[in-house]
Amino acid sequence: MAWSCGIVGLPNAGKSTLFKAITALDVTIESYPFSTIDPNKAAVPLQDRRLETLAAQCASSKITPAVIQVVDVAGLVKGASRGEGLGNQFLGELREADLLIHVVAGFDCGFDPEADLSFRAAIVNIELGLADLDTVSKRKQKVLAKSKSGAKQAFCEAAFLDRLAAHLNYGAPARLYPLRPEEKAIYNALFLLTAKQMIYVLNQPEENLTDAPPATLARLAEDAKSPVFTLCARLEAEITELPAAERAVFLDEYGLKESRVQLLLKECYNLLGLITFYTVKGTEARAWIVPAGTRAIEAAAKVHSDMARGFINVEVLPWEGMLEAGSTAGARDRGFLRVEGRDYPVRDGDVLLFRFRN
Ligand SMILES: Nc1nc2c(ncn2[C@@H]2O[C@H](COP(=O)(O)OP(=O)(O)O)[C@@H](O)[C@H]2O)c(=O)[nH]1
Ligand SMILES: [Mg+2]
Repeated sequence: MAWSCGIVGLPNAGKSTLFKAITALDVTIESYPFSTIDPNKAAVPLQDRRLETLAAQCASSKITPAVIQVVDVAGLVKGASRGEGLGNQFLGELREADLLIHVVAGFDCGFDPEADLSFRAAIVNIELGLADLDTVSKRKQKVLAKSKSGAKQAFCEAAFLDRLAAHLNYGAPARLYPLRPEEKAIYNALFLLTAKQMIYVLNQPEENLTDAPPATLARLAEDAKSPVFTLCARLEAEITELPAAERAVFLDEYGLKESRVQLLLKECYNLLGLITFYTVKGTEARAWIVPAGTRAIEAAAKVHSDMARGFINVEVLPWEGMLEAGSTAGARDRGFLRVEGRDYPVRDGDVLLFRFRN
């Protein structure tokens, strides 16, 4: 399953425009395959210079980048958690996401733009929080029914749910709840929306592009331990429609060095705490993304279940060794390859060769 980012925000924030800009990235990364799964869901290849270098060194004719799934989630309006607008329909799509990209419109503001921005962001956050409160309270009803039979476990869980509800009621996202180790399993099973990482995207008007978000939004984001990313969705979408040769001139006109959408994806990747390892098999060089701390046996399972089942060991070629030797064969000659066991914690940039029994 690919990592998934859900785009949320109020109507007319520019979500679909941003989605269009993101899905058009296949044009900017020419040699990579790309697939739109359905009109509001796409698998987007992550640009990866290391993979390109690796493929060149190994003369791979096929390059398979890691992909991130992006979903344009419609229907979040004030009152959505109570079923208004498209109501709870949007919740299902959101639950699948690992990270939320929260688009806030930085245009069409009233007389106090700073206040407007934080108000817009707060409406969405409140709806997500209310949806979570609803999840917690439904769970509590179930647990209370069980606790009638006197199960101690149920009493403990109910107490935890109360603490979590109080935290959410305070307006804080679930991911900032000070979780105790013994609460973790119950917490994870709730699949709360505000438990997911969030990145704010301030969708700026063309005529006012700045790196720094206004102070009110910056503070709101800081309180929620979320980063703020600025871009102009309309500009980004326009860029993707231009022939490659004209892009640089267009970007330059707006004082931009490169499209910001690819950078946004990289931010999402970092926020999710992901790392990349590589495999070369036959003529295919491939990138895989996994959470930091993934063990060799888990990485093998990601590539193929047979590899995990019959796992013997793994040959590890650290990225720096690969670069220095210029080829896997050269790296082998120079002793850069190490053999590691099933518990080896995979490092970002490792080129892995799994040995396994069929
Ligand atoms: N001025 C300005 N308008 C934008 C920008 N991005 C989107 N819009 C406009 O806002 C409206 C809603 O955009 P859309 O992407 O459909 O918003 P969604 O409802 O969040 O999916 C459209 O009329 C867009 O042209 C932008 O960066 N600047
Ligand atoms: Mg839309």
